[in-house]
Amino acid sequence: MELEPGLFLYSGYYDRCAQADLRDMLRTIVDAAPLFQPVMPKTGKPLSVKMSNCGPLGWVADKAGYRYQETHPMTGAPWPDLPPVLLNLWDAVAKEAPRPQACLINYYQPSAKMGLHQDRDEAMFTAPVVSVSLGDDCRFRTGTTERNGPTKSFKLHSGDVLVMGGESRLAYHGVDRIYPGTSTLLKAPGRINLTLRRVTA
Ligand code: MD3
Ligand code: FE
Repeated sequence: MELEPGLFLYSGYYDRCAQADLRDMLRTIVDAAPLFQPVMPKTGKPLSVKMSNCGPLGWVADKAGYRYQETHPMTGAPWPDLPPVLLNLWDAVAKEAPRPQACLINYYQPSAKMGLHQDRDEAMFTAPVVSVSLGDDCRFRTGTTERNGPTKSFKLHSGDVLVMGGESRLAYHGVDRIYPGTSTLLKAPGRINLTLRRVTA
């Protein structure tokens, strides 16, 4: 269903079995590309979310700024390949757009959140951002393309897919809170979010 113009929620896109397969696949990916702690540019203040990536490009945040790069910031190794299951997802929900180059993996412990922000480090805004939620539920907030515009919040569940295209692509959005203990998918309470992005034109 369309939550806002251009913002589509595919509630329960992945069943429990598919979610478990994604979880197991992510374990292999983070074994090769360990979660790292991103920090705010200039201040060096850590974000509460831990991150990794797969695909030819990965999003990183350090004292120097926000950017996409080809290698893991700690190991220096190229990011693991984008798994076919995620390319298939893109082909199903973002058919018109060129294939994604980055899959950002966000890991939220129960107290983690993500402040309102825009995703604008990509050179192409005509392609949507496609997101997959795994593990505990969260409250997701989305607004307009202006920082102080009105916002609405929605709950996201494990297995949900969100597609942010059209006029929602540059909307402010964030994660207010995690609801620990609402899913048994992960060993520990917490949430994983995957966001697939086309970075270059
Ligand atoms: C709406 N992640 O990684 S995903 C991010 O749940 C990010 O971890 C959140 O925001 C998370 O940048 C939200 C859903 C999402 C992603 C991008 C959007 C919603 C969006 C871009 C525009 C509007
Ligand atoms: Fe975002």
